[in-house]
Order: sequence, then C-alpha cells, then structure tokens
Amino acid sequence: MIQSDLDLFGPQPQRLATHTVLLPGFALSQVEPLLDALRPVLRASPFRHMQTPGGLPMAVALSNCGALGWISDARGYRYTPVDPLNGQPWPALPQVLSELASTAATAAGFDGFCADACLINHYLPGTRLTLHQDRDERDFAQPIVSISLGLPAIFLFGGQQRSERPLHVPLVHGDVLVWGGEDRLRFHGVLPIKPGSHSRLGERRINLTLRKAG
Ligand code: MD3
Ligand code: FE
Repeated sequence: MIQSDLDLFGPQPQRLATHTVLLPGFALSQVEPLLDALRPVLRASPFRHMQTPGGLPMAVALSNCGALGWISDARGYRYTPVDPLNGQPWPALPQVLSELASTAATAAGFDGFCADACLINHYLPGTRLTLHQDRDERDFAQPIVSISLGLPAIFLFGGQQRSERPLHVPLVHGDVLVWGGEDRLRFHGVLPIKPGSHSRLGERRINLTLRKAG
C-alpha cells in the first residue's frame, strides 16, 4: 500500500507465536479512564512487596483488583478473595478494565474472555521479573491479557522449557499482549527496566495482567 510506512491506520497486530498476539497501542485511547479507575483501587489496596516462599521480598511491588487476587507468602503462591494487608475483599474490577480485556482478547482471536482477577505490577527503574510460568490459575485453557503503562520494558518470551533462549520483545506504554492455547505455559519475564521518565507516569512501569483465575 502507498504510504504504508506512515502507519496512517495505526500499528497492526503482531503475532509472536501461534496463540500470542501483540496489539500495539491498543489501550492508548483508554489510558486516562484506566488511571482514574486505578486510583481508588490503589488507595484501598496499595502496592506492596510480597515475600517469596523463600522469605525474600519480591522486586516487583504489586496489588490486585477483582474477585481474586494473586499473593505470595511463606506458604507459597495462590489466589485469595481477600487482601491480606487489610482483611477486606480486593477492590472490584473496574468496568473499563474488564471491557478492555474482553475486546483485546476478541481482537486476538479469543472470544468470550471474562476476567475475574487483575494483578497490578509496579516496576521502578532497575526492577526485573525473572523467568517463570503462570501456573496458579484453575484453567490453563483460558487466555491472559496484559496491558503495559509507563516506562518501556523488554519482555522475555521463552519456550515451554526454562532452558530455551527467550525472544526479546519491546513493550511500550499502551501496548496490549494476549496469549493462550499452547502458549499459555511459556516461560516469560521482564529485563531490568532502564532508567528514564515517562511523560504521563514518571519513573515507573505499571503492568496490568487480567486472568480468569477461579
Ligand atoms: C506471554 N507479568 O505478572 S505480562 C506476571 O510485564 C507477569 O509484569 C509480566 O509475567 C509483566 O506473571 C509480563 C505479559 C506476559 C505474561 C505471561 C506470558 C506475556 C506472556 C506467558 C506466556 C506468553
Ligand atoms: Fe507471569
């Protein structure tokens, strides 16, 4: 197409693997409503560094919203209906988040996705997430949707074995990644966030991961 490199229709979806789709900028039009919805969530359930089962604090700070939230402590990793910090149910999943997750899943070929859990990860410059699998959800047939906000990150997209060398995928503010099917149990992680300041979010990266956990 003439002028195709001008990207007049916005960047196109990129298939990273059979069942993994990157939707560049998919969340951009909803960033302000998203941030407005996250403010009261994070007032009720603030970011905290959870303990790993080994007893060390996690580098990533996190919170949750939705019927279930992911936690880590001396007893292991699991989903709970209650925030251990305040003994209250996690804040409800804001409609703007559940709708964005559902439309992104549909755009990536997963129809009828209904999230019941949103993990909110907070990265400062230098924070990394080591290679792992997401195995704490009930049904691995359900896809996962992730929304990146703030500072850019290099996402590590590995294989079914930890030993497989991961692909390096740049993720920027507003990008949405959807994966499921045979890609659901791939090893993945995030390289240390490079120092910098994002025009809207400042010196941080926030990642929202929407799942059907229960
Ligand atoms: C592709 N979070 O919270 S989300 C996590 O950016 C987590 O905060 C990362 O991994 C973050 O568990 C990455 C994107 C992601 C996550 C898992 C995947 C992409 C994936 C699993 C397989 C394929
Ligand atoms: Fe993960």
